[in-house]
Amino acid sequence: MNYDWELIKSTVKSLQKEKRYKHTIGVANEALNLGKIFLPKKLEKLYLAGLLHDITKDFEKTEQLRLCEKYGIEISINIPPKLLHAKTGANFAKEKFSTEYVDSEVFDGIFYHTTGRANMSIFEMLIYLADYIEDGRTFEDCVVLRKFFYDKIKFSKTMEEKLETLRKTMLFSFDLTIKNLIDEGKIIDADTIESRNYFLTTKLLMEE
Ligand code: DGI
Ligand code: FE
Ligand code: FE
Repeated sequence: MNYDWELIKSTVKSLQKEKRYKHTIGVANEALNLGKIFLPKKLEKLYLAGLLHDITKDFEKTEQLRLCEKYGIEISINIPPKLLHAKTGANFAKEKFSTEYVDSEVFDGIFYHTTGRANMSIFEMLIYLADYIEDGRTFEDCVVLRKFFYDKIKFSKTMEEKLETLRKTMLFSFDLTIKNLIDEGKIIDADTIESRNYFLTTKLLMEE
């Protein structure tokens, strides 16, 4: 695919605050780093999903709700508002750039980047993880998780070992997130719980 990177970047930049745009570039770059390890044939698509993952993150809550209505995104009474941007973002990006750019893989990468889901694809995992460990993140859990992953991946020789490192890192990330949500008294989305259980119980295999 011949992506117009300048158009994509300037569009996202115009919709985000400066700090958020920096994070966006960080995620796109980290998605590339992870892609080189796990999905070397999908580097451009990973970079694209990284650029688009938080495209609606800085929109006001009323705008998020308007977009949910517009795209037919179901809002259960329990859904934490923070989770809306992933779902509105996937739909908004698809509308803005067409399905040639935002195909179902990119769409789902954006859609599930905050909660994950049971049986998520490797592509979805890499966007989720890139978001968590990109260089600009200084929150302690992010620093710990980044080190956890890169310390282990160094010694992972075969793809089977690399996927086991990915599984352990994903499990650890959900454990950290869920612990924080409990400490803060927040609602935990079913997808977040199911993701944690999935990585606890399932050995990852390379798709194809
Ligand atoms: O958009 P970002 O800040 O870059 O990152 P993100 O989309 O992964 O959002 C991270 C936030 O989402 C973090 O504060 C934890 C929160 N989160 C993740 N899963 C859940 C959740 N919040 C609630 N209330 N419930 C969840 O299940
Ligand atoms: Fe996000
Ligand atoms: Fe993000």
